[in-house]
Amino acid sequence: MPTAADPSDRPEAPPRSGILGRLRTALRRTRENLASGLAELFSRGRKIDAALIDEVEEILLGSDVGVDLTDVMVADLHERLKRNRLADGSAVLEALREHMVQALEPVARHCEVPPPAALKRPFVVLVVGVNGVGKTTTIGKLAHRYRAGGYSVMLAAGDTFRAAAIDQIKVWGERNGAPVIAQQPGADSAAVVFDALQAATARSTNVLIADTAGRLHTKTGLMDELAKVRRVLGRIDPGAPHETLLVLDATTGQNGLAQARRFTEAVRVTGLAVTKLDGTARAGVLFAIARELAIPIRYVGVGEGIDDLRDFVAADFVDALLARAPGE
Ligand SMILES: Nc1nc2c(ncn2[C@@H]2O[C@H](COP(=O)(O)OP(=O)(O)OP(=O)(O)O)[C@@H](O)[C@H]2O)c(=O)[nH]1
Ligand SMILES: [Mg+2]
Repeated sequence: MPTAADPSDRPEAPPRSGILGRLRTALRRTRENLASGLAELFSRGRKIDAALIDEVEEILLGSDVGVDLTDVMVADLHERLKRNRLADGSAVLEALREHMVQALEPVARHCEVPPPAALKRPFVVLVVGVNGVGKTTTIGKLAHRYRAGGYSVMLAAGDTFRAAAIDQIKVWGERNGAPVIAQQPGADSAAVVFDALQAATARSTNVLIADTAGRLHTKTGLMDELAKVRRVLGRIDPGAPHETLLVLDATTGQNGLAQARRFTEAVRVTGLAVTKLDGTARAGVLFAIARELAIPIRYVGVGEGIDDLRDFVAADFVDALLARAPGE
């Protein structure tokens, strides 16, 4: 168990080991279910036998890794046991790790953006998702990443529902030194995004990131509005949006998956950002997302700060999920 003396418990403390340390910290609650359960099992010096594999299965099922992947892993553990290839706990862990990485690898695809000098037109990222999942925050973090990578960035305040939403994205624009194209609350979202792409094109901006209002996937009118935003962008640049990023909140679990399916039916989602991994014990839902949606997971959100967006890397994620630090 973590103790108060653990430096990663203090939000102001620097990450224990850079980027991976932050991911590890974010996944602590999930790891407590999974890795700690497994470690406890092995620490009793138990013989690796069929009964122990049954217990491993229980732990896996309780961790949201999913029934299908659990079945595959458990069958493989039995197979390895038969062939005397499962000497100890660490051999079990290594087998699980291999399967988990393999399950995530197909969707761990980064968003390929040409380097700034090679961009002839703005690279347009349209950000969509249900209410409160972290769209605007993710845009702020994403702008920071692009700026750090040498890209000029513009933001479009396409969420025109509330004045507060426009203010929120303006704050992120200021933090990132990125201009924000906005209109009055209640304006047509498609018109704002259209204006923004015109402005970005005129100013030779490298990346335009457009916010949209949170919407329930069940509201057909609102989903049509997203299709309209896409259409008007296409009038300026037939290739735009180059990325339609669906933001999913990891804390919503299976419900988030249902939402995602509806979004992918309404707009052509090309990438996912899964937020709030730090706020859940169920980060295992990523395995279900990977399997059921088969859409590239571009990023994971590991906190509310400007730096708290990570590229999704399968091996890093699995390591952060399985590996325990001394004293944990
Ligand atoms: N812990 C944590 N909080 C996050 C993360 N991403 C976003 N949040 C928080 O989630 C809340 C909602 O974030 P927003 O970015 O406003 O969400 P949104 O999807 O734009 O919301 P609407 O525009 O109202 O639909 C805020 O309090 C964010 O700070 C994350 O990765 N981790
Ligand atoms: Mg928002």
